Amino acid sequence: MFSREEKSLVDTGKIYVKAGDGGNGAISFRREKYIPHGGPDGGDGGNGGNVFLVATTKMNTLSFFQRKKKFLAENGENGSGGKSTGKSGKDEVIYSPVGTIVKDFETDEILSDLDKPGKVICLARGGEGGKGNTKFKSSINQVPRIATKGIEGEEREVILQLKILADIGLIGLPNVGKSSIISKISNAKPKIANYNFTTLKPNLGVVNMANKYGFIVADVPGLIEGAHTGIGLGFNFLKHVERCKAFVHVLDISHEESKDIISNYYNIRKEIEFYNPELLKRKEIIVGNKCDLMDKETMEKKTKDFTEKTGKPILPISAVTGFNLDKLKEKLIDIINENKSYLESLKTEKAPDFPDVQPLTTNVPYIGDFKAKKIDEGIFKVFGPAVDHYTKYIRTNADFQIFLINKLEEGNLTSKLLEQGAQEGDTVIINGKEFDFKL
Ligand SMILES: Nc1nc2c(ncn2[C@@H]2O[C@H](COP(=O)(O)OP(=O)(O)OP(=O)(O)O)[C@@H](O)[C@H]2O)c(=O)[nH]1
Ligand SMILES: [Mg+2]
Repeated sequence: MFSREEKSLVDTGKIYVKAGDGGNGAISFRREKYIPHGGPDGGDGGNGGNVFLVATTKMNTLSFFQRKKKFLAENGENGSGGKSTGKSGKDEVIYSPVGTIVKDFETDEILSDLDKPGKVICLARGGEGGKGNTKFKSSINQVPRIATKGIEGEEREVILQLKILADIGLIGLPNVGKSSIISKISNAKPKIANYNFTTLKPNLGVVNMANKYGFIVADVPGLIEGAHTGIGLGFNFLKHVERCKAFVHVLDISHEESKDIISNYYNIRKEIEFYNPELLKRKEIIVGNKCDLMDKETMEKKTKDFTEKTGKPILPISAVTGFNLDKLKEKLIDIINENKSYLESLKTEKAPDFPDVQPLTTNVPYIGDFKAKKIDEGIFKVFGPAVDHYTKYIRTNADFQIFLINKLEEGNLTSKLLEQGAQEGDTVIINGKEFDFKL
């Protein structure tokens, strides 16, 4: 399970899927000139379609599943005369972004991790088509007036989860204006206040761009010196920016002297190094925030001092007035585009590798798998899996009860009733209908 603070970083969807039912087997007899009683020629029903889920690189989020939540595969067609088999139902193919975790809603079991493009999982198997009466012809029954019904397709509710990975992470000391910046450049609406640790869990925001790709920025709780020893909040949240393409390191240059701004910068870098030294190699954009609180000269002096001492550029901005935020956005877009072309080159959409799925069948119970029981004076009930099975799956255009009794007789119906003390003339209830017991 995901902990509370991680929940907001996971895109989820819940869908209902139902595979197609098998078509029914047909009851039909050949009709030809001069042949009065042609043999049985009822064909089998077609199999129901399956529901597949395929990993694609063409989707980035699960927002599609906000709009469409129900996916049904086609039912198989019924069989017909002339031994003609019904057409199988068409499969339903659903696409989901690479990286989607698929879980069964009821059991919470992970069904699949769609970690590669083209990976396919069958979410629901179609039911097998019923058998036509042709299949029931035997030496003792030349005119079978029975067929079987198709099996129902599987259905289930499925949870889809996609971990959202931020492209850009905003880091820095508490109260420097990280949340203010994300609220200006993205659609995020975080809490902003003038005290440390206003942000208690990471915020994600989408930066919309003129072209079709947006990108995601994350604002993590402020880091402080000694964060790696457990002081403050931000350290554990660094895992959310571990996969970022770049960091925006936010410094408050209004309240501090140049030397303190520089030491603040290195202190945060040190904490990041403690977390994972690899992260120091990531691209970074350093911004000096709250420039509206100083005159131009002070701003220029502080940024110049910073660059002279560190050898790194710093972009003066103001989250409040919006000064240079467009420039910041442009720099971020450049980073995203550099990465995009690289990522695009990796994105070779693979043709889905559909598995060969056998249709769902039902186990035919042993014909003796039923019981007779005295339920009152002179009244007996016959019940069990064999009774249920034949009641559910046999179709006939003759008398079904007669078929059922004859069938159960193969499983010793009469002797089971006699064992329970049934006598001629007693009432026997099978499948909700009453009969007189005759010997
Ligand atoms: N004058 C001025 N104030 C700013 C600017 N940016 C942020 N602030 C103020 O600074 C305070 C802190 O801003 P936040 O955006 O909450 O800072 P934060 O870095 O997210 O803080 P934490 O979540 O505690 O780490 C708020 O009172 C903001 O209004 C700015 O450019 N100019
Ligand atoms: Mg904040």
